[in-house]
Amino acid sequence: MKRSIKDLRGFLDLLNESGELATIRVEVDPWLEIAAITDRVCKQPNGGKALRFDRVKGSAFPVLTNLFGSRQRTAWALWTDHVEHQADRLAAEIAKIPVGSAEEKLLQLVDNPTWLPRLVPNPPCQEVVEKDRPDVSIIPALKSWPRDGGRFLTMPMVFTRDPATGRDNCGMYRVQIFGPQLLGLHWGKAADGARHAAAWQARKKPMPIAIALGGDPVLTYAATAPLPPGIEETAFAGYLRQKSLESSRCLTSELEVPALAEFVIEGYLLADQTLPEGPFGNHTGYYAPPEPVQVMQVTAITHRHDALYPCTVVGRPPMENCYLAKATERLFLPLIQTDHPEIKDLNMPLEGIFHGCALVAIRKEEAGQGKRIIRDLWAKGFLRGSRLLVILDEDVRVQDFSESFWRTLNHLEPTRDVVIDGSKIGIDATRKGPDEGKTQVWLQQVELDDKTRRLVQRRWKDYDIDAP
Ligand SMILES: Cc1cc2nc3c(=O)[nH]c(=O)nc-3n(C[C@H](O)[C@H](O)[C@H](O)COP(=O)(O)O)c2cc1C
Ligand SMILES: [Mn+2]
Repeated sequence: MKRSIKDLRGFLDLLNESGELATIRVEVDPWLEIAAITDRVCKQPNGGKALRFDRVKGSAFPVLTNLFGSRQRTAWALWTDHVEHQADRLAAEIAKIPVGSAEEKLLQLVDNPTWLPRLVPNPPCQEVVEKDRPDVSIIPALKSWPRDGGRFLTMPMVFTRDPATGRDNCGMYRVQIFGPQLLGLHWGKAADGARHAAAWQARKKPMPIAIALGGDPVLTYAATAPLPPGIEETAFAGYLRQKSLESSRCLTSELEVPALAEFVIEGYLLADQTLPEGPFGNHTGYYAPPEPVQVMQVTAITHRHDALYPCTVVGRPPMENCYLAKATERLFLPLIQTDHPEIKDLNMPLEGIFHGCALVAIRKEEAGQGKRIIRDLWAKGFLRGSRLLVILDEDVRVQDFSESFWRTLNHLEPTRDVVIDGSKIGIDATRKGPDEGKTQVWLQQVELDDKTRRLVQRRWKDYDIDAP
């Protein structure tokens, strides 16, 4: 870790000093142009640089894209040089807890007052206050793709509070801008924000919402992480950085938001109202069709002096969000292993990441284990939504897609090895024993014997093949 990052500005300084930031000084348009530039950069090897657009048409505020768009930058955002180090630490601390499921152990580690945010007075995120006639269009939200239904906030941290427990949630759900004080919230049915909305509605009370942009990027990551509903993202972020975040009280509600955010949009949910949202060029690389979403009425916008607007462009992979997903793959592997010790490794190839496609290496010890793990992974945990699961033996290097594909095709006997459940498919591509039904008789891998290998190695120069 080069040095600690406490907010987006600190993170930008780190990127700049490390040669990971490009600053675009000519004027650019948030309507399609910024997304097109970002898309092109995301397609460069290793994800390209983070981008800072200093002069944005129609706005006083700079736009930042591709901040998390490489393994290195995402690691830095998570307060480490390698995400694996955070994963190893998590694994070690989980291992010290003697009993419980992965979820219970994670709760025990993270749900601790030490990691909860501390309220601070005079927060930077309230340096400028727009309360009389707040207008969201001061924020240079992008329209990314030609058929997008409008402008969207694509990296928002959406804060809501559970009315029963008083616990806060911070989830990343895209937000469409419908008007100066009207926003559409695209939370999925299972998202914690949607659950909170239903709970407030049942109590017939308007739900306060706060949308924060910027702040310590570790919380931006946590807002995307598949945490169980009982775990607060702010506490998880505090745990990852081993230091609690600073928060501030909203001006028009009781909600708390990161004190070091760049922008905060405050408001509440309009009861019984929906508006059509989308289309939206999505992370799959396909448009999400228009659908009704719940609507937020804005009551205040606060921001820092010289605020920066962070956002992401999603589309055909590889894109920035792939690196967030890869961080989750590494960080949540120890948790999956807690519940399923036979799992050795996991690879979610970028092309399929947002369909939950995963290659899973297991230590197979009994007949039927491959299919059983498929059903277990679909039952709970962060792979439950996987549309394609492939289970391989522990000697397969699942990080090597070519090797995994080759092994799968050789081991696969579709009538025996495929599990379909609803709209999901699982493939058990492990070696099958004689007790597992129809077996391929010739499942013997072609390999050299040691003696010949050594002979050729010894004589390699004599063959004179590599000579110029
Ligand atoms: C860039 C980006 C955009 C996302 N957009 C949405 C979205 O519009 N709706 C949604 O339900 N989840 C979306 N997600 C996934 C959620 O952030 C993720 O499921 C998170 O765990 C939700 O938090 P929650 O469990 O507290 O609800 C998005 C993730 C990323 C990285
Ligand atoms: Mn949550």
